[in-house]
Amino acid sequence: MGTAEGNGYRNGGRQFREGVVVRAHSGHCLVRSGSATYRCEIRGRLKRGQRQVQTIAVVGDSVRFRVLVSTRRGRPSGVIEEVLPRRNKISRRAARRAGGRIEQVLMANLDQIVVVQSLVDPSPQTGFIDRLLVAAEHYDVAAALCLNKCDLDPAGAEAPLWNYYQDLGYALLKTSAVTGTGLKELQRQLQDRISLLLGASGVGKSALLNALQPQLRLRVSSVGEKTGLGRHTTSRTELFPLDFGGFIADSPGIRGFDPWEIAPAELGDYFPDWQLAAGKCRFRSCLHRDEPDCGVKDAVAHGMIPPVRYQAYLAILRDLQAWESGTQGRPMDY
Ligand SMILES: Nc1nc2c(ncn2[C@@H]2O[C@H](COP(=O)(O)OP(=O)(O)OP(=O)(O)O)[C@@H](O)[C@H]2O)c(=O)[nH]1
Ligand SMILES: [Mg+2]
Ligand SMILES: [Zn+2]
Repeated sequence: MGTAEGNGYRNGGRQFREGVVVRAHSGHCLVRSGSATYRCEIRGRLKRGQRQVQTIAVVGDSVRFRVLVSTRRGRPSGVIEEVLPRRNKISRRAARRAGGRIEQVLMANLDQIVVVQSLVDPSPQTGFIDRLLVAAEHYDVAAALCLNKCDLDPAGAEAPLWNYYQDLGYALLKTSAVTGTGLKELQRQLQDRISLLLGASGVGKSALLNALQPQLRLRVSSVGEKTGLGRHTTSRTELFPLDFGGFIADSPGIRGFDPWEIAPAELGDYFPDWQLAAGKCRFRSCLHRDEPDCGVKDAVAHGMIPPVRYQAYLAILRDLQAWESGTQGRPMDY
């Protein structure tokens, strides 16, 4: 993160700095520059035409801001004048209650997402893993898969499906925040990278970060205490520096993930496992669903592609088509 150090400079008598957004609220952001964290408003003209501040500056964004002369003690403050061009991002379709037809950028300028699943409580949701991996492929961001709570189900951690993901090129980590299993490997995966942890509420994202770096003291609570919809222990994505090098964003649990900016016809491109098989489809525009002589369906029938992975593809395809035709698919409850 080149600008994370912050370089102060003067312009027309005002002091400008560069920094990185470490937390975004609906009306303001926290921006880290050098060793200080500034509470920054967003300049009015940047907001024009935007519904929410969160879509203008998101965690990971590099911004240029004007330092305000503070009149009282407390956090220094500033005004964001410019969001610098993003190297990349991870987005999803915003929940329907937020309009459904708008983009939600989860983070900008990242090296990898780490999809966190727990083996029990809550149990793994492979369709959800596939949705996140599709987004990672689409945005060309690396992805790792972390299976947490291995202490509770050591046998579940050995299911062949996990090796399948690893063979596709996604790093596979088997961890326990309680016993410390796999934390060395997780640390190696995070070291010197900018990562975003994503997963359902209660899988142990914050507990893993606390286990790696106890002074973070992130709030953790048992799954039983999480009382239903919208109640998450972590309520906002926040970016932290790691002692061993790199930055990590802890995020609130997400229930669903609807891809954004992906056309139904290109969805298959984001499944690296069947590029070869798709070359054998009779039709070049094959959606691998209703068409005859489909190489992908053949590969599924012959056990080369796990049926759950193909089912996940069909479910995403159905949603994308529903959004495209305006029938909007299943209701989203996250
Ligand atoms: N047995 C066991 N429990 C774990 C492990 N990791 C986390 N937990 C427990 O799982 C519960 C949820 O952990 P959190 O870290 O709050 O989960 P989270 O993913 O951050 O949840 P949100 O912030 O709501 O998204 C807590 O009670 C943790 O103590 C683990 O490896 N093994
Ligand atoms: Mg958390
Ligand atoms: Zn096909």
